[in-house]
Amino acid sequence: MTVLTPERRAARTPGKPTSLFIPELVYFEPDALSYPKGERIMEWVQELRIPYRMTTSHNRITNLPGEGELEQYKIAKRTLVVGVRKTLEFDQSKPSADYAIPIATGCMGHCHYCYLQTTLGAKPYVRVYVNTNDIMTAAKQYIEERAPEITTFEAACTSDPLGLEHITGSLAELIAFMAEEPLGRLRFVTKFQHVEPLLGIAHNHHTRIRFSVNSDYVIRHFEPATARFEERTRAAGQVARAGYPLGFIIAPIIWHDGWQEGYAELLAKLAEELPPEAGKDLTFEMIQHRFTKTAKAVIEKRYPKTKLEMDIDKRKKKWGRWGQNKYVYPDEQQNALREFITERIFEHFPASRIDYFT
Ligand code: 0TT
Ligand code: SF4
Repeated sequence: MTVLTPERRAARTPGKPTSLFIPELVYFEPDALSYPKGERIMEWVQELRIPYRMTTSHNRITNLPGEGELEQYKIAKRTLVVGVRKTLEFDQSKPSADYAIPIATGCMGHCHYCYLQTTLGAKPYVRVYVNTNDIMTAAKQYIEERAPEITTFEAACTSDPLGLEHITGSLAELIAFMAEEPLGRLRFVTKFQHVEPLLGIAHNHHTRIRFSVNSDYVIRHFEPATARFEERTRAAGQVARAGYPLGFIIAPIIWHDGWQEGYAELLAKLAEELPPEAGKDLTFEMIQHRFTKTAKAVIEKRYPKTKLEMDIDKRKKKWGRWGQNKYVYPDEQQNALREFITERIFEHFPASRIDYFT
């Protein structure tokens, strides 16, 4: 019998729909159970007979199953921690929004290049917060402070919240809340496809749903345990038909053999697969691949066979906001990528807007 590792089990099987994330182990912080969302998640966990434990704080989780750092990392990615968000001070989220709105941290995806690998440290559990009302009250204060300017909130800075929506329902709450805020806007990005619960919400066009897309080469080599391209575009069509503003993030843009064909094909396929409604209010964001020295070391340990190129000699050093230098492509390559993809975007979607290239 073949024993599947959690990573393999979560990986895409050609033709088979990407399934909803079911954690293998759940930790509850005791306070979480005094919130309705915490109670609901407990009922769900018991109904599905998922093993669970109580923990006084996520920092105290020391006895995760699995031997060695690598195995523990994989198990942590299938472990859910249900807790209360204590810090209600929001981080900035340039260039995508004014603030990051914290509803979850961590992700069950296994993208080799993901920055959460370094930002979340050694044990990147999937954490969800049950005190959504506190989070929305804080958001309201940020909106009021900036009035009459519009304030935008990014819900996908530290997680892929759509991949957790069947457990939390938090995006639905934020979408409904933001619909009633004349000066508030929500946005999030995802590599998953389960958008059904969001389709019927009165969103008032105040939430932009974006899908992360890439060339076939990048998706195939670097994005295990996420939805397939066709699943993402089908979901994009559904949200466009539900009247949501739609967007695509092309990230990370990677210079690989045949990148021109790869990115040309990406835009052509998007144009082919999307319904006409999708073109009405459509944005693109472009993020070139970057890494820090710390990230390179971590990625090489966790995905030792990765084909991800991280050769510092081929890169340009860029001063990072958190004091760590990051490595991006030299100007000539950046310009070639930006110009080529921009042309393809406007060739297929002349009425769309490009928010930024970074
Ligand atoms: O390596 C990923 C890069 O992508 C980061 O520099 C952030 C950036 N990014 C991610 C982006 O430009 N647009 C996005 O929509 C993001 C998905 C969300 C985002 C995250 C953002 O726009 N701005 C941010 O500052 N972040 C934060 O960056 C989250 C996390 O704390 C940090 C990681 O560098
Ligand atoms: Fe990271 Fe997004 Fe991939 Fe999840 S889906 S591992 S958050 S890049």
